Amino acid sequence: MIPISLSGEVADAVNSGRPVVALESTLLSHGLPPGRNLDVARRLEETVRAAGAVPATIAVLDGTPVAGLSGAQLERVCAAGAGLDKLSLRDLGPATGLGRSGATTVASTSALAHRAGIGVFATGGLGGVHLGASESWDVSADLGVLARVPTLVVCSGVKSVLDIAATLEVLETSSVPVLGYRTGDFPAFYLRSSGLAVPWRVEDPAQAAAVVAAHRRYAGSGVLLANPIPAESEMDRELHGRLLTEGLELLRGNGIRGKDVTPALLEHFHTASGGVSLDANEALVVSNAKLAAEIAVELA
Ligand code: PSU
Ligand code: MN
Repeated sequence: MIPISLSGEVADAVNSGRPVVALESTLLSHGLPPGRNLDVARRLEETVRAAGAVPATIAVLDGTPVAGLSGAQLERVCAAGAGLDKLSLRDLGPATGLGRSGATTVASTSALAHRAGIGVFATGGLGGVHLGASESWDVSADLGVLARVPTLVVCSGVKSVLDIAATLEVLETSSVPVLGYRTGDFPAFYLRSSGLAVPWRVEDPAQAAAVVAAHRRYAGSGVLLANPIPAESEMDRELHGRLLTEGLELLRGNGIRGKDVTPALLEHFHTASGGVSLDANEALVVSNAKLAAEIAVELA
């Protein structure tokens, strides 16, 4: 028995081989402010549906992982003061064993989606190697899970608050193919380019699907498809650089570590940019949901 409960709609789609796209909940509960997060959550699901696939937002509720949250469950995950934990893959055992609730990261969502028979997953940015990781050892579990789980993750690269070159090295070591969507540059979340090259590029959903299907014959690792933020929503580079410097300063000053680093940096961006980074965040994740759905349709 798979350790995850599927909504009726998601179960039907998986069992009949229709396209399904997994969506994560940490970007809602820990990456966006209450209110806005519910709007984005609904918009992501509508976008996936409009492209012909079934959305499966994933979270852990009262000790059970759920794929395909109902409207009420989505509201619960997005509520102010919901107090949900951020659950990476290592946290699923403790959270379910203890009957807790929490939001799932890229790592845990990819692993749960795979167990549920869902091969395509859309998110905003992948976790990666943090700046200063040679001292802090802070490397997101997202990378370790992608090395082992054959999920396609569609994202806008990794946040520029990370050490992007080191992250790409770890992905290479992990045998995870990195594809640029209509670009030869690895994107940096709020920015369209990190200045670092991607090894492969694909031009349309059919090519992406062909690569994913072929990769599964050779390796058990995932595939990363990097889709740059839409040009009209890209952040100004100077503003971005300033927010990043301030954000890193804030982390040092407040001794923020571990799983709180990413949410703290995102929150700083959102408040200090007066919402500019929120609009950017929404635009990129919606664009990734659409692309993921188009690829899921090709794969089905
Ligand atoms: N990207 C976003 N917002 C987020 C995250 C990524 O746009 O909130 C979350 C994802 O859930 C990702 C996690 O898996 O941050 C990575 O956290 P960490 O660096 O602690 O592994
Ligand atoms: Mn970390």
